[in-house]
Amino acid sequence: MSDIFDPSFLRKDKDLQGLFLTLLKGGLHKQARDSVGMLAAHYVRQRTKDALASAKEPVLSDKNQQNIELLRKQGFAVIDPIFEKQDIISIESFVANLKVHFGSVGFDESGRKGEMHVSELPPNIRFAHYQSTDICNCPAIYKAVHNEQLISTAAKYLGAPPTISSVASWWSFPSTLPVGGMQMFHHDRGDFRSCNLFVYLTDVSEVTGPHSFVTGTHEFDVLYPLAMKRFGGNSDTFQKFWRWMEVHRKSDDDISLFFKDSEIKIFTGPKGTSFLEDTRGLHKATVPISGPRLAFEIVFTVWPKFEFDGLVGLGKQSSLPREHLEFKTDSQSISPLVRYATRLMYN
Ligand SMILES: O=C(O)CCC(=O)C(=O)O
Ligand SMILES: [Fe+2]
Repeated sequence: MSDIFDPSFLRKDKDLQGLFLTLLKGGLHKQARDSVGMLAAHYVRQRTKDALASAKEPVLSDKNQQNIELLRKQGFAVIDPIFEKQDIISIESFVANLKVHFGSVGFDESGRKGEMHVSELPPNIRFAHYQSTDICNCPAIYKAVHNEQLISTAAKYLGAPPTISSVASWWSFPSTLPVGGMQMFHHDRGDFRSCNLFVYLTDVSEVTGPHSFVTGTHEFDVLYPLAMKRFGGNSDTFQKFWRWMEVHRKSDDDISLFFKDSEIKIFTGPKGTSFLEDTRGLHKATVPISGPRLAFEIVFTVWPKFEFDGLVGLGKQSSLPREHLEFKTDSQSISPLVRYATRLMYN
């Protein structure tokens, strides 16, 4: 038990992290959360300024500049495929030997939990994840995590050198279990400011579990004018809307009370389809009807992500030493920005 009479009480990491997480995961409303995000970006920019001073800023391609504009305006941008065809083939054969785990990361699979090869999964499982540590050993994934244009795009969008807080890959399967967790529209509260890369590793159609996003819901300054125009005439509805926005998970019916179908972006496309998204906006994993979907994701945050029970990154493990990887890396020539961004994953 902590000694509340000790001068160090509330001044140690655990309490400061606790306060941070309380503000992030429900203590503040959207406008305030977004403002803290801007302040956090400013703080990180200042804190990293000297160490990254020698870093030559890569020139962003015109396309990536446009992607940043789209992200700002709509909350997402479909980008050129991050992986070459050959990369995808190599990822497929890499993961073919790996185990997946299910029921352990916030998705209730009716109390079931386990780790096994994907072909051996019990019926009716909704999601199965590869271990981050496993997939970070895949050369094509290493390359994507170290993609300097991508990291710089995230940096420009977030307003700070980003931290890659998660590298993940998971299957979603057709299932008759009730819709739950990330299958419902929700907003992520992993950080006050963040941006995700999604890549499909299988062909994704309307019936194989496309990712969906409600345009313009990511940022208070974008959503406010829209809400004002739509509900501003009625202060009760306006208030109701903002209170509803704070609810973590929402049904499709609820979404259609406030948004038009045309505002819901459904991402379909062949394997390799890549998009950036600000998951502070409302999004969901549609339940697949006729076949599974394999997705890959990199999460860029301003603050390195942690949870109430500790640090996250490569699960509960520390980052992978680059020199112990089973393939040759460019570890000598990594730019300071890339080294900073990837530090939770590789050292
Ligand atoms: O699987 C999906 O499409 C949704 C994923 C999601 O909610 C997330 O990564 O934050
Ligand atoms: Fe999410």
